[in-house]
Amino acid sequence: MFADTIAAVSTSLGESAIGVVRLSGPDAPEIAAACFRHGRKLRARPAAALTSHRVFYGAIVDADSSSVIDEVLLVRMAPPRSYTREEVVEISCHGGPAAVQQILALCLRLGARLATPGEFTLRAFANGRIDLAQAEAVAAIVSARTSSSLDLAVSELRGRMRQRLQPARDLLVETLAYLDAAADFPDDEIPPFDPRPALNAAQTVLDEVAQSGRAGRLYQDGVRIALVGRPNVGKSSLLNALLRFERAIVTPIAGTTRDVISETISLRGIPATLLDTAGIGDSSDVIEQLGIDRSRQAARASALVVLVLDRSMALTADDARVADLLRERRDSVGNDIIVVLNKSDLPDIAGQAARHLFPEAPCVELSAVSGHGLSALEDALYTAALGLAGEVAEPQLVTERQLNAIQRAAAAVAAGRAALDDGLPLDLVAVDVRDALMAVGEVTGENVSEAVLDEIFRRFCIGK
Ligand SMILES: Nc1nc2c(ncn2[C@@H]2O[C@H](COP(=O)(O)OP(=O)(O)OP(=O)(O)O)[C@@H](O)[C@H]2O)c(=O)[nH]1
Ligand SMILES: [Mg+2]
Repeated sequence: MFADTIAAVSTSLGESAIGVVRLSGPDAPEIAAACFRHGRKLRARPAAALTSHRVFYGAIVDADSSSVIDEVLLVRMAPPRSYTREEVVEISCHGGPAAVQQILALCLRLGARLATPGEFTLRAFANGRIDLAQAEAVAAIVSARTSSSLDLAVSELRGRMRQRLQPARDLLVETLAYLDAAADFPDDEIPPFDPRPALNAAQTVLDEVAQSGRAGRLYQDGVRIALVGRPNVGKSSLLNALLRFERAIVTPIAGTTRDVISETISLRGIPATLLDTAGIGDSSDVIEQLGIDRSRQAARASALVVLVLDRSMALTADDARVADLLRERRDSVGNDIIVVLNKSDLPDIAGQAARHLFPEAPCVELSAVSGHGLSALEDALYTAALGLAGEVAEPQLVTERQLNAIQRAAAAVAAGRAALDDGLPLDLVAVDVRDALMAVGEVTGENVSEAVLDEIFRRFCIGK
């Protein structure tokens, strides 16, 4: 338990319907009682009268100036039934930045200390209410961008990661116990144990979790998709069609889009950032040229590129230039191009020639104007996005740090297996197994070092 009481605004700053100031620590009820006045008559109440888990209506009053700051609802949550397992008080006020900030300032004057980022969650972890994977899931919930990301984050809160890693951990502990015993007491009777099947099974579990983790990252980080093509093929029209609102300006004039426009959609739950780019052509216009440079950058920085072509007229030299550019990129980054033959509402002129540009890439005919074929493109984008993570049945929510630890654990187990196969002494095999266990522990919170903890909690927002 911590000796001091922390306070922070737990809702995002800016205008909103309500704002919440949260206090956690031994003095939370006293601090609240000192500034809370109950009911319409605004009577002071001793801290003891603030019964746990009940909502009190009243106002926050600055006793020095006896001015009312805001009308509020106050809830006290006595331990252990609180977020941090400490005394917690939440004050819900009107969401304007002024009221929230004034209430926070008053709490600080009355003895609370401003919480550092993630400190509430750190306390929940330190007081044993949640494990490390759950603490990180809280950070993910706070920043979840689509409802599927949120679903994943919530199931993580229930400790799914720990559950999935448990079999690997048990196998590794068992193996290590055997290896240590065999090394330390060579003359004693050690029950027969074959570490090979145990390590194989642990490896399978770790590989599966890592694989699901890569898919899970997709739901959190999302995927960047650039719409690229020569001027006037309908890139901006396609962006608008995918967004289902008129975000970008569309005109029959070539060179309408001068800059990169980005918007995020939910691609069956995967956050997808679409980048509409300036048409790539042979332009002498300075602004257009700058826009084209940005288009190239956008294509390079995107995991997926949609090459937009106009099916209703013959391919041009500019189309060929764009295709060359994408080939270059594909050779350095990987193969993830989707060809769109736009304007399918008009007669087909270029369809056949266009398919030859990237014969192996998925090709979708559609009309950005009528919307015909749009869902086929969404299917293709979704499949390609999933393909970036490899084949998986079930995405698993992980942070970059967790994924890295799981991959290190898998690599250490692989090294241990190789050492066994090479007939190396068992104490060398044990080193690898111990490394693997340490890495697994970094995810579930066992053996976790101070530095790792700091890193995790530093990334939280204040008040969470
Ligand atoms: N018939 C038809 N016209 C389309 C379709 N998609 C776009 N257009 C028209 O093509 C013209 C160019 O569309 P934009 O979306 O501005 O093209 P763009 O690729 O963004 O062009 P730049 O920004 O100049 O590179 C506009 O007149 C659109 O209305 C389509 O599917 N069918
Ligand atoms: Mg455009």
